Amino acid sequence: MSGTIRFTLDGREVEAEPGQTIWEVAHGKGLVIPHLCHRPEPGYRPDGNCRACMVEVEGERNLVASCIREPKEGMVVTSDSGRATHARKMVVEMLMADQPEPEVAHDRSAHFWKMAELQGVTESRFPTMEAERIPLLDDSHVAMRVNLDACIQCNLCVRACREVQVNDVIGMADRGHDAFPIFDLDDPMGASTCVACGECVQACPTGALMPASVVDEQQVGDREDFDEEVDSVCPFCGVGCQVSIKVKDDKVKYVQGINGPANEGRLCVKGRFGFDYIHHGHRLTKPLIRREDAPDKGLNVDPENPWTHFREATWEEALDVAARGLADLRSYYGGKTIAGFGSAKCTNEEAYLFQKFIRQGFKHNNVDHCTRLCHASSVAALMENVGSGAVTASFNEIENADIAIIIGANPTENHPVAATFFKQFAKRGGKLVIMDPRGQGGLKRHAWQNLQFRPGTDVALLNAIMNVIVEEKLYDRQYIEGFTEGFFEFRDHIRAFPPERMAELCGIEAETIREVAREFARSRAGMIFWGMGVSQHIHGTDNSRCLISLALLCGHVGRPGTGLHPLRGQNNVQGASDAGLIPQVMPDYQPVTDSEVRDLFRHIWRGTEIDAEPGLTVVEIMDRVYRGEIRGMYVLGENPAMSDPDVEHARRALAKLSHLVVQDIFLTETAMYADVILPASALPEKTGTVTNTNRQVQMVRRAVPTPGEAREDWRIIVDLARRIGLDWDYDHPRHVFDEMKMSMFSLHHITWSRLERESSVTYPCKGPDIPGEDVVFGDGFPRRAGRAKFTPARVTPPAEVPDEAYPMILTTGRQLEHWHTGSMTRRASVLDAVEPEANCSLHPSTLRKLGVDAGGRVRLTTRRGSLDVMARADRNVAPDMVFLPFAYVEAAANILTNPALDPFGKIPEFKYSAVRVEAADGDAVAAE
Ligand SMILES: Nc1nc2c(c(=O)[nH]1)N[C@H]1C(S)=C(S)[C@@H](COP(=O)(O)OP(=O)(O)OC[C@H]3O[C@@H](n4cnc5c(=O)[nH]c(N)nc54)[C@H](O)[C@@H]3O)O[C@H]1N2
Ligand SMILES: Nc1nc2c(c(=O)[nH]1)N[C@H]1C(S)=C(S)[C@@H](COP(=O)(O)OP(=O)(O)OC[C@H]3O[C@@H](n4cnc5c(=O)[nH]c(N)nc54)[C@H](O)[C@@H]3O)O[C@H]1N2
Ligand SMILES: [Mo]
Repeated sequence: MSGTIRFTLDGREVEAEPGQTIWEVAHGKGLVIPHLCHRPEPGYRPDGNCRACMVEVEGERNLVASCIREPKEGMVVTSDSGRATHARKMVVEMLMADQPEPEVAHDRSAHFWKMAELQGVTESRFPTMEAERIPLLDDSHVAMRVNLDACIQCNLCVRACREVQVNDVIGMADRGHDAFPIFDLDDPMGASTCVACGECVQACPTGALMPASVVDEQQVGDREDFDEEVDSVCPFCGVGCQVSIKVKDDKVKYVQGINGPANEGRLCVKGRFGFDYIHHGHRLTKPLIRREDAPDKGLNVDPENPWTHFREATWEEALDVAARGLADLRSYYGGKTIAGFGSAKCTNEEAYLFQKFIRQGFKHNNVDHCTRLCHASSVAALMENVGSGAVTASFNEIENADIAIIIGANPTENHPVAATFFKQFAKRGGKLVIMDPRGQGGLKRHAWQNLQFRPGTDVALLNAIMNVIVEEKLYDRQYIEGFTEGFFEFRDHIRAFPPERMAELCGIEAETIREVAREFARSRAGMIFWGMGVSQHIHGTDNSRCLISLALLCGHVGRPGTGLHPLRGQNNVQGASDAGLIPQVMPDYQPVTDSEVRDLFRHIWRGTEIDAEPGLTVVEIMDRVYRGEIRGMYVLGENPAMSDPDVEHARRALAKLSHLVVQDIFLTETAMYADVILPASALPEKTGTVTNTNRQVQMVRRAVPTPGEAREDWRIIVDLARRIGLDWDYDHPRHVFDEMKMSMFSLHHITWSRLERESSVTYPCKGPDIPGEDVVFGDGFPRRAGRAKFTPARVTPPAEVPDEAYPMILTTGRQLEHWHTGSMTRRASVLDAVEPEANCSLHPSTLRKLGVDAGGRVRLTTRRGSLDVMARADRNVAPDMVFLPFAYVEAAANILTNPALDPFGKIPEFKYSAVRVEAADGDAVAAE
């Protein structure tokens, strides 16, 4: 089955690649064969059920559906014969009989109407279906409307749900004319297990499924009723989905996924329906200055009415006060009394400017950002052993893998679009191994192995797996010899971790460990994905070292379908890190301790001396603030008053600052402590670049204006820089990008104009016209002699283990609908409606012991603090654990968390604290 196929299409000799359909060939030649149930976007399997694309094949009696038929050598196909045209028209006419009239269509610009128009069909002579046979409006979901009177049974929503997003919620019920899509067991959409990815809405060709924001009360709407559509990037997670933002009257009307390299048209609930936070009434629209007579600093400001604490100011005044405060501290106490937190929600250019602002303006490196709380330990281990902190392969490479480990990551909630590719991989027969103490509702059923091991015992489990691979000599000797160092010491070390002994620690049977080890080692191509369950421990770096060693042992790096992939979190955490928002390194991870690096930047930054001493990290900075050693801070797009561990401590620290400048889009908990608040722009209001988890540098295009007097972040940073005496003269993000290229080898061959043209370019990239590399290190590593390294890891217990006073384990994390500290998503109407209340999850048996019903309230207490929160019953949580998301200020998880740090990555142990759980009313039955 190779070689092109030649056939005749409408009298022309044409060629098809093997596997191409007649429809695809025609489409490629600019010929439009009508289509309804066929969606040419990637991921959609042609189904051939609607017969709207019929063509004639010479020698065949029946017309054929061109969307599924593959041409044969010498075939003669006619798309424009009278018979074919007539049949196609007839299909449309029959379907039209049951459509609402075009004037009252749910989507006046529906694909269906375009196809009808294309064929000149304006009315139908067929009888309409009796109204009582059609299901009524389903408006049970806040984000979507289901009007099945427009349904043509084309099955696209089913394929969207089952095959593209692999959520398996929609199915077809009944047969023939009475066949209609249903959710689960014919539940209302809003009560079903639908996760609101909206793929079905995007796929529906008639408007039967529509975004709620596009139809009116009468269910009439028009998807093309917008002023402008702008291609940009989703502002939420590190997957970096490309979106088309439809704008009407300067507001986002709705959002569609487009064919970006990471998302291939798909989106999740946040990317599709979570945009209206940018239009929320709480948006900061004017600079604010703390009033002289404001009460003490605390979490006591109402974002609705901040006038008790703040007053409006002009930009001139606010920038002057903000800059003067920092400059005064610098001259009285020295530059080191200032620190900065930059943002992984802002663009690369903004991150670059921010670190430059601190380094050049205050002559030190005390600048960090949320990567410290996130993958700092993974990056530490990757830098140490691989020589690069980024992923070695895109997550989409799973397409070429046979086996994939997902450890300490919950992608169906946190990287939902990546998860769709993982689920498709499993459906194709790929072996998915999940390692997570919490059972994963979304991915579990797709897993070949689901290892629900004891939290904090990753090293024990992984070392046991590697022990099997070493003892049974399943490792890839050739690879180890050619590309690694330290194997022999590692081999000796790993002998001390036999599965039988490790089973006692991690709770997974030795036989299962063996099975996984053998399968992973013997597979042709394996990938490892990991997340916060690995990194957010005091032994997070050791956890990652094990993952790296495991991949190296098996030679699962540098080939298609292999690789190490820490799933990056924030939309631009990869880019912000690359741009130098890290205290130890300059842009592109060039160490501040290296004099050549400092020389390079002295040159680019016109004489600026870079401090040779690595700066302080997030939690260290907060400690110095608490001790009064750091007196001023500039916080851009971060909310440490919610996201830092032991947050009461962080809040007390923030209250002590004599000068705090916060630049955000909302009056966050952190901004409540500010002296000056600068109103910034949200991502859909900016121009710039961001870099996703796949190392894809992508173009962010401004879709809507900033509200009120709010300004783009880069502009504010530049204005402040000038006021503290720096001679900056950037007047567009592209000038910043050009400067970044002077020191960042990673951006070679990636220019602003190329990004404008291509929207996305992966780094590293070998030429101006060559695509970047999805898989790297096939021919060696950016380390000494091109070799990656085995670094042995020992088993370390968590910093705080359960005892009599705190007998259970608290783990914290995320939920699909909410973003971190909630500042954005609790102000997004759909997301807030779906998940409105602070909650935690406990095993039903634990709840029973506590005497608390599901939905009742529990009190969680750790050595740091206590809070009350609603409890859900969830069998996926182990009986001795409680899972608490950190998005809710009224039950802020970080009041409870332990600030103990990993010694290498300096990341806190968000994933493990000892906790006491009681019924909130006080009559608790103590949990064992
Ligand atoms: N909806 C949503 N998506 C997000 C975010 C968000 O706030 N909301 N944030 C983004 C960011 S910045 C990040 S970093 C990513 C994080 O994405 P993930 O890494 O998926 O995040 P978490 O939910 O914090 O934790 C992942 C898993 O670690 C498991 N875990 C807990 N303890 C252990 C352990 O000891 N060992 C192992 N192996 N696993 C353990 C938990 O059970 C959980 O399932 O998500 C990004 N995406
Ligand atoms: N307990 C617990 N704590 C955790 C974690 C955990 O798993 N458990 N995870 C940690 C991790 S992985 C992370 S990444 C951190 C995240 O911690 P943070 O980064 O502090 O959390 P976010 O809520 O994402 O804060 C982003 C801020 O930027 C603002 N913002 C959004 N867009 C823009 C913009 O374009 N410009 C400006 N100027 N501001 C903008 C938002 O309003 C918000 O205030 O939390 C960490 N904390
Ligand atoms: Mo993160």
